[in-house]
Amino acid sequence: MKIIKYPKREDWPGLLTRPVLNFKEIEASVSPILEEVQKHGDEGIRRLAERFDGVTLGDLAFSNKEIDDAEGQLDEALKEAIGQAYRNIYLFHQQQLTAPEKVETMPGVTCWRRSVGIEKVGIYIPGGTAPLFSTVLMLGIPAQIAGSKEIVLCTPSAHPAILYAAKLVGVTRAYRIGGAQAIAAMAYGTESVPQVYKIFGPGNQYVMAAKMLVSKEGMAIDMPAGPSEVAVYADETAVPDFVASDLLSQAEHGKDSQVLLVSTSVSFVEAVNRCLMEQLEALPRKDMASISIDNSTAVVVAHADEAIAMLNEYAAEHLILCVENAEEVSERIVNAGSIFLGNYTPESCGDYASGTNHTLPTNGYARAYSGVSVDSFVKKITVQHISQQGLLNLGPLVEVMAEAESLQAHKRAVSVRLKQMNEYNEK
Ligand code: HSO
Ligand code: ZN
Repeated sequence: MKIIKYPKREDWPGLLTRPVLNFKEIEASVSPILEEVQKHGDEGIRRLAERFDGVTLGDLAFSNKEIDDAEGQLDEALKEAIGQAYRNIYLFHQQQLTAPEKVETMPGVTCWRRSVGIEKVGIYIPGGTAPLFSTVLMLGIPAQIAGSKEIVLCTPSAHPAILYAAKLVGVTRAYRIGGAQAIAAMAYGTESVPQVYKIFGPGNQYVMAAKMLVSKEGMAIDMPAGPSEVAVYADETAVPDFVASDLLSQAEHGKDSQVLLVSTSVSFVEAVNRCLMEQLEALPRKDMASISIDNSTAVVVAHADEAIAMLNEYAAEHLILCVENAEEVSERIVNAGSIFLGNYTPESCGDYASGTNHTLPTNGYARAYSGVSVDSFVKKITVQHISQQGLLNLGPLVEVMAEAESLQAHKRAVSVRLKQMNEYNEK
């Protein structure tokens, strides 16, 4: 990776920019796919699968038997690992459910907020070069905890671990549909795929463009997403070999993945670079990883304060802090999707099994977005109750405000009640 030493502040934006995708062009090729599915439903999906993937789809849905049989195709160690990951992720996410708390804002005026699971949600799991069954857990578990009634899953992969994880998280229906067609199917509904209210999950640029397009039409989506990324901030207390392994674990996701190393030590950065080259040689996904490493940067800064300012400006999806007092440093981070502290907390653990969610804001969106959590699967409905005494307390000031906004009907809705109570009291 390129090493940049002591860049000037005005050069930071250039150093920290992500590769830009030409979404307009991709959208132009995705729009007709959405239209085809909207107009022709299941038949449209079949035609598109023939045209783009050369596959003839029979039944679009995976049968119960296929899903039940998946378990038998997994070895015990993997099943146990998935089971433990499931429990850890469940435990961490369960804490996110909050019980409604009634607040009496004025005597007799009570307000509260209920969390209600989004009834129908859709999860997309890409096929591609890696069968991301861990993403089934990361999206399915919070949906399950939120109480979503229908969890629809679309994936072009029939990998048994995907189907096994789907069963664990309580997916109600799973379909062998991939690409932009899958997003269209869940957004519009077809003869066999139910329409959902919110769509989650990663995918290639066509899938992303499809999500952006349906979201413009009013469909809720998890978040805008770009290629996965990690930033590592390391000092002399870090281990170059470990840091190199973290950078590569993210780089192997795809050739457009991004990694950033920030340090105050030139010799440390050079040591990481040497380890990186050595480790890269042994990786099966070396071709992909080496392209993203070539596009990535290591930056040497003069002072810890500068490093922290740079990390906040970058707003990484994943941020690994391998520095002395990592937890203290983390308190000063205001922009990041998920933070990993110390030499023994590799990002891989968060990707699979420690408990946190791995669906996180990329591309600088961490400045304003959070990662997926139970919150992503619930809506919050506010409820209020006002007693007669409450209305006597609150009503007059609402009358004044409505009058000032020139909304007489609003005022009247209070006045008629106050009048009725007064008449009743006079009798
Ligand atoms: N690092 C990816 C998630 C993942 N890694 C899935 C392995 N499998 C985005 O956070
Ligand atoms: Zn990963």
